[in-house]
Amino acid sequence: MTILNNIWNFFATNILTQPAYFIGFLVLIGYVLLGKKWYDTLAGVIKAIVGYFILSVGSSGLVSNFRPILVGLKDVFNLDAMVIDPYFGQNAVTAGVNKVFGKAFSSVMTLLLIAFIINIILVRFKKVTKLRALFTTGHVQVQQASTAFWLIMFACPFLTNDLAILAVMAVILGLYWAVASNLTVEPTQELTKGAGFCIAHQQMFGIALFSKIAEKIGEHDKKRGKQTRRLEDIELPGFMSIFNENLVCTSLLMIIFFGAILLLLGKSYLVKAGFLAKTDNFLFYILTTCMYFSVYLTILQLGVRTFVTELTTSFQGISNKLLPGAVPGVDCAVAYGFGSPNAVPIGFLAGAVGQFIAIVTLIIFKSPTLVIAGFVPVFFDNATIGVYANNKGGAKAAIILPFFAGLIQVFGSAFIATFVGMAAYGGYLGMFDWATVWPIFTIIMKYLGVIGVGVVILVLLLIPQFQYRANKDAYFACTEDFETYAKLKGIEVEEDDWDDDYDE
Ligand code: ASC
Repeated sequence: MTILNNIWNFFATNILTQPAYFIGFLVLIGYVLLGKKWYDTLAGVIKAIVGYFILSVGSSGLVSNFRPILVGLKDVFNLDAMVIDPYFGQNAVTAGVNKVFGKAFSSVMTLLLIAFIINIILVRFKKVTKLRALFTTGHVQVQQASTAFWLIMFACPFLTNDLAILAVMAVILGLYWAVASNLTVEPTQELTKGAGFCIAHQQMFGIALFSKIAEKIGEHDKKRGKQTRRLEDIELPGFMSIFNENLVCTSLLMIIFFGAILLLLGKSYLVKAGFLAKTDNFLFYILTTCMYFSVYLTILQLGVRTFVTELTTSFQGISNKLLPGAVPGVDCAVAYGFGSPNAVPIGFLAGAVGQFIAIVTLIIFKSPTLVIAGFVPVFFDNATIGVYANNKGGAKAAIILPFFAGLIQVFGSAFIATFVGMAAYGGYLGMFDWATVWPIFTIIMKYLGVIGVGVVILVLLLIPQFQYRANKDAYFACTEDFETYAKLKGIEVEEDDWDDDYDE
């Protein structure tokens, strides 16, 4: 037993919760099942792991690059507030859970394994469950398991037995992973023209919701005889044409918006806070900081290109032999390699404006909990929503919808973190689903008790059934035969649409 336990712990710590190695592991299994030669398999595994590392360099670079701005705004406005960010949220759980519930949360890994197995079983029985997606982003699963632990403990004080808590959490989390990532299948397949993956992150309900709203915006345009203009369709005239190019667009937008904030913070503050040396030139510091956004975004996209082809090709082994018709759910940043690259900075900026307005509103109305924007929600949620909104509803949707998402992230997080007492520990996860769907689950369970737990589970089980019924002919074709799906839906797919770009 101890040996098994050690093996399991080793696997959970080093592979299951480390997306790069987990994706490498899936590629290995997939290629072995496809009967690929050992050296092709080895090459694929290496490309998947290195590609994921490249993506991580890009995303953590973005996070650290933005630090001076967020820390500066907090210091200058002298805010003592809760940070909405997955990492701060996880720290808050660690710091507070024992004090609040008299229970340490030591079984994250066990929970992860059980919830993941539930995800696999749900997909294995897809004929009945209608679920098609497997969650593969372990770092996000760890953060979600911690937050879910707090929310469920708060909502269900009647769960006193450790086994009962574990069982309820594993079922709800496993279902959430399977159901929510399944909701992103159609929008993602349509965005990538059938690349064969979906999103497994923290704004999956958000992607589904905003894609639907964006579609309505597009249809509304059509009715009025206007064509939906996506960001990539807009050819800006004159000097504005330089914005058509992603590197230039991102750099200029960052210089205009965040350059202004850095300028307001002032050199002396930034020197005092240790972000630049006294001898450094302030203007060039601002330029470098802002243009590094483009650098990290470019790195991120390179990472995506390096591993996505390997993952989706090898996953055919898994979906042929083990999980028929399944697709892997991956990090939201993978979507930035598709659609219009300019939707990324635009979604980010619109979301940031929404978040800042929401924060000022909380200050004005003397909310008991004030919120500080964390980079991960403000960037990764809103850039993602921007990409999907643009694809369905054009430029207008790419600006308006992330703006509303920004408002919701702040208000929803301030509410739930105050309600459950996490705000006192300095952080909350803060991503879209955790500011909307999870607070609703928490309220249902808090006020309906055991019945509430049943209601949440039932609602989650019913969502894919409704999706299927609304779309019977095309539902499974979406993952199994995208060409047919595209024909049924009238989606234009140019021959080898994404192979051209993504096969070297
Ligand atoms: C998260 C989280 C991150 C980022 C990353 C985006 O939710 O914890 O580190 O988003 O996954 O690529």
